[in-house]
Amino acid sequence: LATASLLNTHLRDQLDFLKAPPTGNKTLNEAANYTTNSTSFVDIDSTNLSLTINTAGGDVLIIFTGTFSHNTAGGRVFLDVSVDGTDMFGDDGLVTHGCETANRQYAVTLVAWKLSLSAGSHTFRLRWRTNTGILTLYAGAGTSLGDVHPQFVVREVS
Ligand SMILES: [Ca+2]
Repeated sequence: LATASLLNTHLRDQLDFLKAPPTGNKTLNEAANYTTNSTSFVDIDSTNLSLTINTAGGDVLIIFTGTFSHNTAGGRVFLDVSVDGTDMFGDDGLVTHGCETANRQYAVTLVAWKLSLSAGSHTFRLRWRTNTGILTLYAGAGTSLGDVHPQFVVREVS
């Protein structure tokens, strides 16, 4: 017999999950842009670029788009993502971009998979480093031609 309880568990709850999977989402609109001169990976913002979701267990899609510049020609951005405090990629991270001309803006979009994550609470943080000089991430802080709003999203997808 298909009881209400069984239908709720095996039909409704599954559809509800598919409709609204665990998702974290932050769009930055800060008072100041972010800068770093760190040559080892550090959190960009351990509050605003930190997303915690309670997963059912499975794969998580991670997306970030932001605009950067560097005050030194030859300066680079390196990006990584930590999950529960451990960098996913290590070495030079997932993606890098070099700034051939000082202070020229460039956009970076990061798309990453965290596979086979256990069920439970997990925290994702965007991390960065550079190789020399000062790296900037524009954060909606009113900079002329740089008042852009980085977005960081995580969503369980299976
Ligand atoms: Ca703003």
